[in-house]
Amino acid sequence: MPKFDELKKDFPILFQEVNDEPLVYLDNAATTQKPQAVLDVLQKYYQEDNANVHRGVHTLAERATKDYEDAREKVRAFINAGSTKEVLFTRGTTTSLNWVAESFGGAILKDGDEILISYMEHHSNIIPWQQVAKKTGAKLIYTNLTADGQLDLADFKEKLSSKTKIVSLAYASNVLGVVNPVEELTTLAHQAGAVMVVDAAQAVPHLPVDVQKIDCDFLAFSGHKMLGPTGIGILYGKEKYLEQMEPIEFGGEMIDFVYEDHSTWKELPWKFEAGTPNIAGAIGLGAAIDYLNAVGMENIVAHEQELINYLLPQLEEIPGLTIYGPQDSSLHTGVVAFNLVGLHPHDVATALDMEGIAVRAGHHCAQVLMRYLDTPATCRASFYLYNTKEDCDKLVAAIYATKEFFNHGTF
Ligand code: 7TS
Repeated sequence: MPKFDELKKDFPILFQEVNDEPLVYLDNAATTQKPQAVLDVLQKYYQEDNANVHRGVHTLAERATKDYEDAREKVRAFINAGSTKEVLFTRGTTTSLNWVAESFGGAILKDGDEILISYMEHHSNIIPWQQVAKKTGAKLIYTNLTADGQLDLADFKEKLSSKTKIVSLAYASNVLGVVNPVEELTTLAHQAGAVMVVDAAQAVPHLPVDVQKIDCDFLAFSGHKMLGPTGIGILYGKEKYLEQMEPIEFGGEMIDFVYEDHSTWKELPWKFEAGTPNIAGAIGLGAAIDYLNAVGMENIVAHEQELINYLLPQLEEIPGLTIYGPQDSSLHTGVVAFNLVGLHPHDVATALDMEGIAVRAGHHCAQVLMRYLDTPATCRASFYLYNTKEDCDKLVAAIYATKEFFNHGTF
C-alpha cells in the first residue's frame, strides 16, 4: 500500500494558501490536479519533441507520433480494451458521448425506439440523447432512483424492453457518489437486445475498469479527471460498432484518399480523429496513467473508501446537514453532496473557501437529478488520492464554523 499521506508532495499546486489558509482541494469530481510527472512530460513534449503526428517523416514527427500512439496503448491497457483500434482520442467525455449519440444513435434509431438512461445522469449523458431522439423520433426514458439515491434495478428491468435500442448510464454518479453495477446492467441491456454505453467519467479515475469484463459496447471518460490535462478524453467502442460508424468530423488526418467528389477513410482508430489532435494532451494522459498505475487502482479505491468511511459518520452527526445519496459507505466513490438547512449551498461554498476549502456548489450539471431530489442545488466535496483524513477533519471543522457564522455572525 503506498503512503497516501506522502502523495500530496507530487502535486505542486496543492502547496498554496487560499484566503490565508492552506488549500484543501475537494473539487476533484470537477477536475483533478496534475502531478509533477505529468507537468514534466508536457514541458518535455513542447520543449523537445513538438511536431505534428502521422504526417512527417522527420525525426521530431516520428518521436511525436510514437509518443502519441504509445499513449493510446497505455489507455488500452488501463481499461483492458482488446485493441488500440477501439481507443479513440476525443476532447473528453462530453465529446465521446456526443459521437456515440450522433454517429451510432443517429444511424440505428428509428421512430418509436427507446433510449434508456437514468435520473442521475450528467447533462453530457442526457442532452446528446435528447438531440438524437428529436432527429429520429426515438423516446428518451429515465430509470428511477431508490429513496437513498441508487439506481432502481427493478424499475430499470421494467423499463427495459425490445423497444430499448440503447442504454446509457453513469458508472459512478458525479453527485451521489454511488457506483452502479454496470456489469449486471450491461448483461440486462444485452439480453433485451440493446447496446450499452457507459459514462465512466467518475469511474475510470477512481476504480479499476475493465471494458472486456463489463462487456459494454461504448465507454467514455476524461483525462482531466484522472490527473491528466484538459481537452483530452477517450471513447472506447467495440470494433464491430466503430467499423460500421461514420466519422463525425471530416478533414485532414482521417482520410485515406480524397477525390473530387468523394473520399475514403483511414482505418480505425484514425478515421475518427480529424485534424491535428491534442498530441500533448494524449501524451500527458499517458503520463497520468503511469502515475495511477504506480499507485495502483485497487489502492486508490481502498484509500477513497477509507476517507469516506471516516468522513460520513462525522457529517451525519452535524445537525441540519442533509447528505444526498447512499450513506452505506461501501457504495461510495469519494463524492459527497450535502446541504445545510436554511443556507444556500453557494453561501456555504463561499464560507468554506474562506477557510481554504475548495468544494463545488450548484447543480453539478445534473439539473434533472436536482429536480428529482427536489433541491435546486447542493454543496459537493469530492476526494482523490492526494486527500487525507486531515482534509476530512478540516472540512468538518469548517462546516461547523460556517454554521456558527451564519447563526451568530463570527468565524
Ligand atoms: N459525465 C459525468 C458523470 C461527469 O461527472 C462529467 C463532468 C461529464 C460526464 C463531462 O465530462 P467533461 O470532461 O466532458 O466535462 N463532471 C463535472 C462535475 O461534476 N463538475 O464539473 C464537471
